[in-house]
Amino acid sequence: MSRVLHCGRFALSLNRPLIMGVVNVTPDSFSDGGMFSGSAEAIAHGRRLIDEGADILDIGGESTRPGSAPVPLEEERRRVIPVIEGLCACGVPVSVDTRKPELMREALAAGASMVNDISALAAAGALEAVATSSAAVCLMHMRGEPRTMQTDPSYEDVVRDVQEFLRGRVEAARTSGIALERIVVDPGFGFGKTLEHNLALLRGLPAFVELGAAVMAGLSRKTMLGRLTGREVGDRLHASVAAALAAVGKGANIVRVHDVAPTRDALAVWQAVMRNG
Ligand code: HH2
Repeated sequence: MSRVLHCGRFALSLNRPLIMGVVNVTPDSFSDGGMFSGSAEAIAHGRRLIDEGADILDIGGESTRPGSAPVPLEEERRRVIPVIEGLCACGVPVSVDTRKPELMREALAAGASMVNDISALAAAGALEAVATSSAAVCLMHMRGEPRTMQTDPSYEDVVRDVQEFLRGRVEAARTSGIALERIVVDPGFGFGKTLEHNLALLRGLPAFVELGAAVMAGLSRKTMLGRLTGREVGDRLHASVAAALAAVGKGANIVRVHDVAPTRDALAVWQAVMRNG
């Protein structure tokens, strides 16, 4: 079966796993804060990630690491819009990582082809902002708010609870006019989850495939990998690549990563093996 993700003027084949490269235009992101916080550095970084094999770029102007504070619209706009304008003609879809409907609209007008929303289009006007465009959207699950989400998160059954939440958000998106071929779901690793929750979600990823939308996994450099390996955030490359492969093995269509080149190599080997399997 040939499946496609419609992303503005792009149609991305889901016959192989896709790589979303992260461009954080922030002073405080958990793994690369301050490294690309100027527009020129962020654009150069985005171009490098495309050269390394990124299929999509995700531009973010607000860190949502555990404990982080919200960023005002003005500041988020100042950070991301010039970078979207600088990258949108580079040949791959550009995604904007934001929770703010106004910024979604501005980013789409500036050339973005996808909205990545960690609050799954919960804000008033967010569904409409995407529905009135031809952009793709990533609906992610988060329990609570970044500032407090890691304070004793609990679920009855984490896979079922997150699946039901995402099922409801997919329905809401479809009802507002966003076709399933434009929708990506993401269980939101590390967003209001313990290590055990994250591992259960990774093992249970096929439950999200069942929803019929493309599935994204963002595990790159996250705390859960630090817990599993004892490594600090700057030393989690190998664990991140292993996690990306594990996610693809469980059905993820898109992996959101900071380290594109090593992920690309690992996926090339993976695909060669699976094609003949
Ligand atoms: N993780 C982060 C940010 N956005 N979006 C989706 N769909 N899935 C994720 O897992 C996800 C996300 C956190 O990573 P990062 O952007 O590197 O860090 P920060 O939030 O500190 O900028």
